[in-house]
Amino acid sequence: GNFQVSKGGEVLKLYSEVEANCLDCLMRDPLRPFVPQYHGLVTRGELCYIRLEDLLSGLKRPVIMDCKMGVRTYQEDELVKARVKAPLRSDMYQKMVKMDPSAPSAEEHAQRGVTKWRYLQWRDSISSTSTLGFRIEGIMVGVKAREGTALFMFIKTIQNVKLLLDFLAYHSRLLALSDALKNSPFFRTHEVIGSSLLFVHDHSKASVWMIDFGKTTPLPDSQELRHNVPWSEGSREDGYLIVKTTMLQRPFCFLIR
Ligand code: 4IP
Ligand code: MN
Repeated sequence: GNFQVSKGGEVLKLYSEVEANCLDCLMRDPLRPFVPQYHGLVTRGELCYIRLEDLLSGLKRPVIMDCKMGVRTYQEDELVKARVKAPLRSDMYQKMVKMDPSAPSAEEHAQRGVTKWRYLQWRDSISSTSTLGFRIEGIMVGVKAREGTALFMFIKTIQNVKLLLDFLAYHSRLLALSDALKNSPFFRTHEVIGSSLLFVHDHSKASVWMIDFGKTTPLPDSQELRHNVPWSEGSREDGYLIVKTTMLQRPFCFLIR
């Protein structure tokens, strides 16, 4: 959809002005080591693309987890629009009905449509987003050897050792990220919506990356966000760091929900 594979360890992502501005800024920020390197723009045919480092380049059988961060995935604009002149989305209504036929109100059923805000807000409320400040959007695991074989048992043992090492690698990377976020002018001055942490590991390494800045926007004037307080309309708080607070107070609560 939005991506094109390019050669030389790069991917091309469909141009978005909002995202390009963020990447420009991030290349001069303490967060630079935690985002895919940005190599500017390129045109292919009619379309303009953002040139990004391919985070999976050179990985044989990567295991990938995409965690969408924050307590909401819609911008405040979307809520304002939904109140005034709300364009109805029938595709979003369909997705909603498919997951839970009782989710739309009688009015929404009659219109066979919902506003984008309504859909995104509903997705946030039925997932861990609103309560825990993140949700797992997707997990991709490479195929393994056949179960029961000696090779399989051997691989299992190695995998458990590897699992521990990956965990430690992720852990230290997250500590470093947490530090960088504290010192980042970008993070202080941006509302980060719909952005993910991408966890990637294969046999050689485990790492975490910040990706997707299509709905990450600068705050007006010298306004700054705390990122670790609940959102109320107008505050623009995104709850990006809420997960950290939650985990410290109620470790592993995400396993229950
Ligand atoms: C998608 O819903 C995701 O929320 C997208 O967010 C969002 O794109 C889509 O809105 C929406 O349809 P599902 O994942 O439940 O299918 P993301 O791109 O972060 O995955 P944006 O970025 O626009 O909010 P539309 O308007 O692009 O369809
Ligand atoms: Mn998007």
